[in-house]
Amino acid sequence: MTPSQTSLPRSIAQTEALLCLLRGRRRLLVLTHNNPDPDSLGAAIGLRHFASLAGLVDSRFALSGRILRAENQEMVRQLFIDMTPIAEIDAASFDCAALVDTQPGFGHTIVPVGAKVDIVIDHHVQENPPAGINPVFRDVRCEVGATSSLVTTYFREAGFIPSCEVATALIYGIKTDTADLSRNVSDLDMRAYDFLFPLVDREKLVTITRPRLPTAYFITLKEALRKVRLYGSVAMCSLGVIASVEMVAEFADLLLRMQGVSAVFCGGLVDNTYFVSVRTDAGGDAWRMIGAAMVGEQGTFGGHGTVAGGSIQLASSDTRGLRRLERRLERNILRSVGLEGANATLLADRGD
Ligand SMILES: [Mn+2]
Repeated sequence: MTPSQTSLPRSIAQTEALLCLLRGRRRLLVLTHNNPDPDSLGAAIGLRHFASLAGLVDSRFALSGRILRAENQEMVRQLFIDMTPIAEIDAASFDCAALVDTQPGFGHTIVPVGAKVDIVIDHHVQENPPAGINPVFRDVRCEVGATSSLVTTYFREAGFIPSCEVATALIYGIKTDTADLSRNVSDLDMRAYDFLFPLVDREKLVTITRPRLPTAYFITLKEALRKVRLYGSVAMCSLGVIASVEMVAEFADLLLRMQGVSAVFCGGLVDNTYFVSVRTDAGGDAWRMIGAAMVGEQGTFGGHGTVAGGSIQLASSDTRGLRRLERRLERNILRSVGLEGANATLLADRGD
């Protein structure tokens, strides 16, 4: 290393290293976790755009799972986000693959056979990194609120100006992962937000934030409200069998807004998989809470700060197995917050 390289701040050196790597490749495959959220969508199309500004014209963004929330579907529509279903991807035809907003070995992430993962950009904690995977470029900063902020920083440091659509996607990614810069937020997130703000399409941003919702959403919501159990400041809700997985996280977000609630544990069964979302007030540790809940279960989980999510595989989706799982999770959660044996109040029974 030359003296000038060693004196570069870490962040600028990272951006230089990414530019250098991309300029040495011909085709980039961008991957993220299943059912991508706004932060991963923003980071993915941001990285594609960054690569094209760096001179690498050919790239694809592979979609695994589905685009779930109405907001995310609106984001894809408004910002013309171009995705190829992962099953149609021939990974061997790319000489470079990038994982954004996730890492190799994470349970909710599919890396196609033959993909050469050279780039990993993320802000999640990795407990047990898989052996034998050493990406050329690895930028994982757990103190940062959004992967979209990291990608924005590359633009800023390289002197690139993102397009209006990409800037809007990146800022929406930052807004959702940091709850409008209110949680899990770092200086880097705020600098990224300030950099993007003059470039975004604010009308589109509002359309994405407040999309029309299907009638089925309100029917599920009505059922969900009947199932809320309150243990002091902890709200729990198992939605039972649900049609779409996004309701678990959406309902967890909604419950955290209830007066007096400081932590939420919400779950729901789709096919044979039980999905879990945990939310806490500022200063809470959602990741520790979900970890405590899932002790002894066959599943995976992840998260940071006040937000965590996970899934548990069940042998079947019969009601008795589901009820037993719900009881185990509830017991574990209550034990972890020192409320073992406490009685629940049903929200549906409260008259105040
Ligand atoms: Mn993220």
